Amino acid sequence: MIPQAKQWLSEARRIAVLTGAGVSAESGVPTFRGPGGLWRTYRPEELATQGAFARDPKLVWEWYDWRRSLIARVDPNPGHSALAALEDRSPEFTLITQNVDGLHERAGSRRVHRLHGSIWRVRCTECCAETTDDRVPLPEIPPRCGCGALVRPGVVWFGEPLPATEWMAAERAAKTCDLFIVVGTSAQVYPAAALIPMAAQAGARIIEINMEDTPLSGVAGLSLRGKAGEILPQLIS
Ligand code: BJW
Ligand code: ZN
Repeated sequence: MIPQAKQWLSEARRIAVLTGAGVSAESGVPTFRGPGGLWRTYRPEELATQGAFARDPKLVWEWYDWRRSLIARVDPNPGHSALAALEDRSPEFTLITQNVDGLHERAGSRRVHRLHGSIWRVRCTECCAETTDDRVPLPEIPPRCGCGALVRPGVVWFGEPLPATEWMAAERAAKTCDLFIVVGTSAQVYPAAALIPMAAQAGARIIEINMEDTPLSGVAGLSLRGKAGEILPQLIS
């Protein structure tokens, strides 16, 4: 199936890629729903919400501080690098990620549409001041703004809208690409997962790269089963 995927790549004029936590797994960043995806006894759905933050900001920040410390220690893997190289050699290329870790940027991807924000950004819950804060570990948990109010992670939680400009760029890419590559996402979280059938309905070829089947595998014309860090470098070689 790799030769077929390479053929599709060579025939594509407009390429869009959607990535999820699986692309960072080989760097050592735990996925959300796989083995090791749990933190203490909590599921992401119990921590990544405004309700959880309102109830227990310290607990939610401990989770983010743990993840930030972990991400700060790891490096991009060959999967991230292959996508950066693909951007360099493709006339029209859009990288859309659900990841908040910043590893695509560190691998050299120049333009990344981050649908779920960044774990390195923080925002005040009162005055809405937003800044980059990459200190690990954070000196104070939960952190506070200069105005005295609580600061929250600059990510998109369940029930919150995605950043409008990033979402519009992602939708445009899905609807106008001729090849849509989906890498390392369980395709369970919407509206990001909706980009996959959207691209298919608009006529794009779909390649899925994942260790396992997902609810949207049926939409993919080609399903490559295995590790993103092994398959992506083969595709672009
Ligand atoms: C490998 C690998 C290797 C492993 N190589 N592969 C329609 C239907 C149903 C529900 C909804 C719907 N529309 C909206 C909803 C509600 C909700 C939702 O989707 N719920 C479902 C879970 C049921 N969505 C939302 O609430 C979204 N907002 C919204 O819709 O707003 C509407 C609105 C409009 C106007 C006003 C107000 C509201 C927001 C969703 C935000 C998601 N946030 C999180 C946390 C981000 C911050 C953080 O990181 O802490 O985003 S949740 C978490 O899931 C994170 C991820 O980006 C996201 C997706 O996870 P991902 O990347 O797919 O990871 P995993 O772990 O699930 O999968 C990993 C995969 O990799 C697996 O398949 C492995 O096999 C594979 N893998 N190793 C290749 N080496
Ligand atoms: Zn403030």
